[in-house]
Parts: sequence; structure tokens; C-alpha cells
Amino acid sequence: MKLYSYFRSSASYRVRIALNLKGLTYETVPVHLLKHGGEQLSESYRALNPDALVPAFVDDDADVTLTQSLAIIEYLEETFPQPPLLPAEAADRAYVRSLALTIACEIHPLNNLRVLRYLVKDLGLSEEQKNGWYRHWCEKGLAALEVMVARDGRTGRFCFGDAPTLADCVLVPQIANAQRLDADAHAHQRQLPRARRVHQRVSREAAGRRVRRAGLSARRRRRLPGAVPRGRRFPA
Ligand SMILES: N[C@@H](CCC(=O)N[C@@H](CS)C(=O)NCC(=O)O)C(=O)O
Repeated sequence: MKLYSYFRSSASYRVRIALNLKGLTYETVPVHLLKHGGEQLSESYRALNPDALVPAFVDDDADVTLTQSLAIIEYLEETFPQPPLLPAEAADRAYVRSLALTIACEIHPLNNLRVLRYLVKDLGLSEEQKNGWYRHWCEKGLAALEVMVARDGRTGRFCFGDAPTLADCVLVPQIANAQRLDADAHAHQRQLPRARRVHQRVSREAAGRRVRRAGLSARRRRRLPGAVPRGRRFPA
């Protein structure tokens, strides 16, 4: 399995979390969103994803090529059901998906690189105005998510219950992104106690797996999720 990914891409990060939680081995093919005028815009990458966005996912064994992080995670869920990232009951599954979509549809697209660039380059907004735009949609969306998880009896150590689900795969990169891009992130995230706790727990869970992987031989580690083969870069 190959994941075409950029290390700072939150949509790619969602899939990396899912692959790691499921303990799956995959190869990372880096697509640098800034270098060489944006490798996602190259003809060869657009042959893979005409929308010129990462991630893209290829399962050679099954002859499957997918785009859209949530579709990729759903494919992984159906193909490798353990550990499950969606609950057993239909209503609960829909609820978990609604949390994930609150971020993936209502926050992330408004704050994507190409949207922010359009605001500055085509509409003439200043850097300050652009950052204000980012903060506005990020704060509004995360505040809504906080209310959703704070009022729901199904919230546990994670967004749903006591094990990570699809919702956590989407929440963690969004919080990480806010912390990286928004100078006021730490201030406004004090208003998001539950979302922040989930972020810390999922990060710790992934860290635990990394530590366990470190006990393996170098050859086995090179085949593990997240391993970047030396010298490999997209377009190959
Ligand atoms: N809805 C898509 C979003 C993909 C997306 O927006 N990817 C961003 C990185 S997080 C990207 O490739 N941006 C490149 C650009 O804006 O030019 C998904 O979930 O996969």
C-alpha cells in the first residue's frame, strides 16, 4: 500500500493515524505542497488525483486507487476491520461520521492552502486578514465540535467511547494544524477542554506504538507505517 502524503497535510495525517492504529504497513510517497511550485500540481500527480490534493492512496494488491481521506479510511475500515474505527450500531456510526464531517467539511476546506492563497493572491487580502479568516473558521468549527462532544453521553476518553474512532483521526490533525498556524491557538483552545484531551490521548496512543516499533529490527522498521524509503520522492 502506498500513501501519497505531505508531512504537514492534515488530510494525510488523518489517514496516517488510521493506518497506524490498525498497525498496517505502507509506503509513504512524499508530495511536497510547496517545493517545485507544488508537486501536487504536477501532471504526474494529477493523473493520480485530478483535484491536485493529498492524500492519494494506492493498494496495488487490490488494484485500488483512492482519493479523499475519509473514503480512504472507510476503505481501510472495511478491508482491515480490526481494531474498528467505527462503532457497531448504525446510529453510533452516523454520529461518529457527523463529528468527523463537522471538521472535514466545515473547517478544513475553508482553511486549505489553495483557499488561503486565493484570498491573498486573487482577492488581495493581507496576511493579517488571511490569518483572521483562518482563525474565524477554525474557532467556530472547533467550538461547535466541543459542544457536540461535551453534551453527548457517548463521549469517553475519546470522541466516542474509550477507543479512538474515525472522529479522533480527523480531530487530532485539526488541533495540530491550529496549534501550528494560529498564534492564539493555545488561548482559544483553553475553551476546548474535551477536544484537547482527545488530541493528547490519540497522540499518546500513536507514540506508544512508535516506541513498541522501535524494538524491531531496522529491516522490519523500514516496512512499517510512516517509514520513508531513502531517496524516494514524488514524482518518482
Ligand atoms: N477533502 C480532502 C482534502 C484534501 C486536502 O485539502 N489536502 C490538502 C492538504 S491537507 C492539499 O493537498 N492542499 C494542496 C493545495 O491546497 O494546493 C481529503 O479529505 O482528502
